[in-house]
Amino acid sequence: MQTTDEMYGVTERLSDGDPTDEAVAELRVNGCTVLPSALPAEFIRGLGVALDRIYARQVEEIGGENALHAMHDADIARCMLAYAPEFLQIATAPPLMKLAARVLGNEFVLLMQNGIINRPARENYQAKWHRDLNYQHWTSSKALAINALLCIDDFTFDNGATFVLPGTHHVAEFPSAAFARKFERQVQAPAGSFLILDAMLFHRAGVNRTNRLRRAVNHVIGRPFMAQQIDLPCALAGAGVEPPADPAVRKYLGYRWSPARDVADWRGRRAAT
Ligand SMILES: O=C(O)CCC(=O)C(=O)O
Repeated sequence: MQTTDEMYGVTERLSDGDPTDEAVAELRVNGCTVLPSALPAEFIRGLGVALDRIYARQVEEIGGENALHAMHDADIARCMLAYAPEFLQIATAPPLMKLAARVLGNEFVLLMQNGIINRPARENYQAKWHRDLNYQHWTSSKALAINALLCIDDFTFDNGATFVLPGTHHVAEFPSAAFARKFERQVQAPAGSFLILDAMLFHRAGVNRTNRLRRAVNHVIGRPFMAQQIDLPCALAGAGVEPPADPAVRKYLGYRWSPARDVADWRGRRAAT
């Protein structure tokens, strides 16, 4: 019997069968995929409480939420892993590390980690189309970076799950508004999964039409020639956190890639590797 899997004139193809390979293929072609994190549900619920607590602390640090609204940074908690160790655990979740290595190769760095809160009935700056590598209008033959949104709450059509424009990581410009309306796709994903995007894919938050929060933790992971939004080794030192013992995690957090202070520091680091 004929099946839709048959083909002709095809001598090269992406492999299938392995879930990581499937995710890599979806990312490459469409620019997005959903990946289970394998983190326990109880742990994920705890992240919601921790995110709310850290956001409240950051609001206090800056002297009130109006200051955040003024800089279009309301409902975003930044650099979570410097505030609570569980956020380092999610940034290093094994399925995410495996996928990052498959997409980016052995060398990649955590460029930023943000907690995002999509509240009902509140304007959300993230609901505007954007790339996570902001202001970049060019294409690259290899992925430069991915973003990985760990869903703390289920992402649903009603609560504002992320909209994506598949394939737009392959085109420099933003398409027309009509194109965006025609081809936008809202991606549902269960709590505990990562919504992974090519960081050059245009996307936006949806409108939350429920009466509950939709929360996630976004990670941008990229090739190490790009700069971190916040110097994570410095932020962790400021929070009294020792550098992690695992050299791969140290490298991922940027201990290896931060600019050297001077020539002696650069040569010292080279000698040590
Ligand atoms: O809220 C969302 O679903 C998208 C968040 C987003 O666009 C971002 O963090 O860059």
